[in-house]
Amino acid sequence: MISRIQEKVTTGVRLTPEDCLMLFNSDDIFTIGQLADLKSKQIHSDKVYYSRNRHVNPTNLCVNRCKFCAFSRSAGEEGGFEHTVTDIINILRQTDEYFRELHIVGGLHPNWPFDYYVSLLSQIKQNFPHVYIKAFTAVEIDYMSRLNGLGVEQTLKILKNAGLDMLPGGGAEIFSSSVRNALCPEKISASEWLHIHGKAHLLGIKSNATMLYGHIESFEDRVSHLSELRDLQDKTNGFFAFIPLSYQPDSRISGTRFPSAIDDLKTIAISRLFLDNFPHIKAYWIMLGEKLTQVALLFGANDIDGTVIQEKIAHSAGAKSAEKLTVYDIENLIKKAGKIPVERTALYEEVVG
Ligand code: V47
Ligand code: SF4
Repeated sequence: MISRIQEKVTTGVRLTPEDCLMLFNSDDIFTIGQLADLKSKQIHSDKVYYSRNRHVNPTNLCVNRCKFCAFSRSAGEEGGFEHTVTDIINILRQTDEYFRELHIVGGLHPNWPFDYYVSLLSQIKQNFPHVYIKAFTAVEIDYMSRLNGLGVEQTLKILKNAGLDMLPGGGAEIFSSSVRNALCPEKISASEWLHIHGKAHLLGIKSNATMLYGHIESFEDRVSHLSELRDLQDKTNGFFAFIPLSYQPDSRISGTRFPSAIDDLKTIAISRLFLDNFPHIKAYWIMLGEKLTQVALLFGANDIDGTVIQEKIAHSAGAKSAEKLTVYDIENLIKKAGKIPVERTALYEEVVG
């Protein structure tokens, strides 16, 4: 059976959802990895991208409280935090490491006005003009558009004018409505998530896409998720990277555990093979750990995110990785996998010099 996939990959024929499901059900991890590495080489030769980036979370207060999310708190609950725009500028000023990309996501704050987000972007751009801002999941964009009553398109236009450079891929979770209803019933639906990314792409705002896997979803759910992303990308070509998010189990879903290393590697590899129209597949070292991330570079991943500096979402849920990596560590990790490290901006421009 796998020889059929082998033939398709070597001759450049698109895999069907049935092929994709067959790969998830296969135990032939070496062949799947080898094919994904071949596919990655066809696109990027041996380059692996990373960025000097920094994460910042304005607040963890969230009106949604998804079951898998150990980061969020309700208003008044212990451990909640809210940063003013000035706090955030100060946090960024106090960062010792140089960064070119800022990743901003947070909870859906119960009563901040839309102006908070606009002023956050514009003040960051004023203070750090060289930094690209990748901010706000589709879930946050939807929330803001309901706060201001202006609709998604107008909201995105205002944010873009204030300094938004691209959208991160969070909030996609698993598109299956039954799993979504079980895990995050308050969250926007799959079609709303896809609609917001499609609108962003039409406005010239690029984005990433994610899939949270390894909890209660089935392989069929993963295949449908990947198919919906591939279909949208066929229409808009606005996605840069796909990032499979390995579930971190310290959450409110009882009886769950970390996905196995084999599941992590297979999911990365199958994503590379199936999402033939996505330029980049990211192995997010924060959730995979540094060592498995290195192996993932031989299983189809060609991006490892970046230095990160202070990650809160995965670490609240039990991630065992470090909270930041140095450029030296990242380059070393990539080189020792036999690949070529290439520093990039958030918009995948290669940094020279
Ligand atoms: O939206 C929450 C997920 C996402 C857990 O676009 C969890 O470049 C695993 O989207 N286990 C935020 N995942 C992270 C994210 C991301 C990360 C790195 C790069 C980019 C990018 C995007 O984390 C949330 C949610 O889907 N999440 N809880 C958990 N327990
Ligand atoms: Fe809120 Fe996002 Fe956490 Fe869900 S995943 S509870 S929307 S911060």
